[in-house]
Amino acid sequence: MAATQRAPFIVIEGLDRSGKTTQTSNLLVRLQKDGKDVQLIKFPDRTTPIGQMIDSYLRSASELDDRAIHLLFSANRWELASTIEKLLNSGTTVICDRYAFSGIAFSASKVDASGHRLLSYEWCKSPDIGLPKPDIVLFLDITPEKARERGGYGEERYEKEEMQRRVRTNFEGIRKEMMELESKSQDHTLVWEVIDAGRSLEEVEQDIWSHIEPLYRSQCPSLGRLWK
Ligand code: FDM
Repeated sequence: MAATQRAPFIVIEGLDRSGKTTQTSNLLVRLQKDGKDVQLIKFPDRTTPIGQMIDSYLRSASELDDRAIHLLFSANRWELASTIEKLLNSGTTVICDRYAFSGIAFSASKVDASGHRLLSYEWCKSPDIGLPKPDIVLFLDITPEKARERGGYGEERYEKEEMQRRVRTNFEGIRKEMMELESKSQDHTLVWEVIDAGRSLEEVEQDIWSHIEPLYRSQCPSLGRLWK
C-alpha cells in the first residue's frame, strides 16, 4: 500500500474588512468540491477554555496583562498543533484562518499612551517558535481607506483604524523577515503571497485559487517548524 502523502498547510491572514472570512469559507468549499479532504481551523479557537478567555478579552468583557493575553493566543495554537500535524500527515489539507503571524502583528502593534511599543517583535515571536510551518501564507491586504469605504471596523478590541495601520505595517515586516529566512534556508518551503483584497470578491477568489491549485501538483515536503 502506498504511503499517504502529506497534505498542504494553508494559512490565510488578513486585515479587518479584507473579506478573510468569506474567502476562507469559499476556498474550503472549492477544495471540497475538488474532492480534497480539508479542515478549516480558526484562530483564535474560541471554543476551548483558553479560547474562551481570549474571546472575553477581545469583547472587552475582561482585562488581561498584554503579555498574558499574547501567551494565551500562542497557547491556543499549541493546543491544536499536534492535531494539525496529524491531519496533514494523514492527507487532510488544513486551512488556518489566522496563525502565528497575527499573533506577532497584533501584539507588537500595542502602544502606550505616548505611542511607544509595549512588546518587542522578538518577544512576540518567541512562544510560537517550533509550531508547524505552513506551505503558503495568503495575506489579504486592504488599505485603511478601502476598509472605511466598506463600512469601517467592528466592535472588538483591535478594530480601530490606528491599530489596523500598525498591524498592516507589522505584517509587511514579518513577510520580509520570512522571505529573507527562506532565501537563506536550504528548503525554501514557505511561500507568502500578498493578495490585493480591495478588488471584487470574484477577483480575489480567483487570485487565491491561482496560488492554491499548484500546491496539489507536486509532493509536499516533510512538515517544517516555524522559525527553526
Ligand atoms: N489576534 C488573533 C491576536 O491579537 N493574536 C492572535 O494570535 C490571533 C490569532 O484577535 F483582532 C486578534 C486579531 C483579531 C482578533 O480575530 C480576532 P478574528 O479573525 O477577527 O476573529
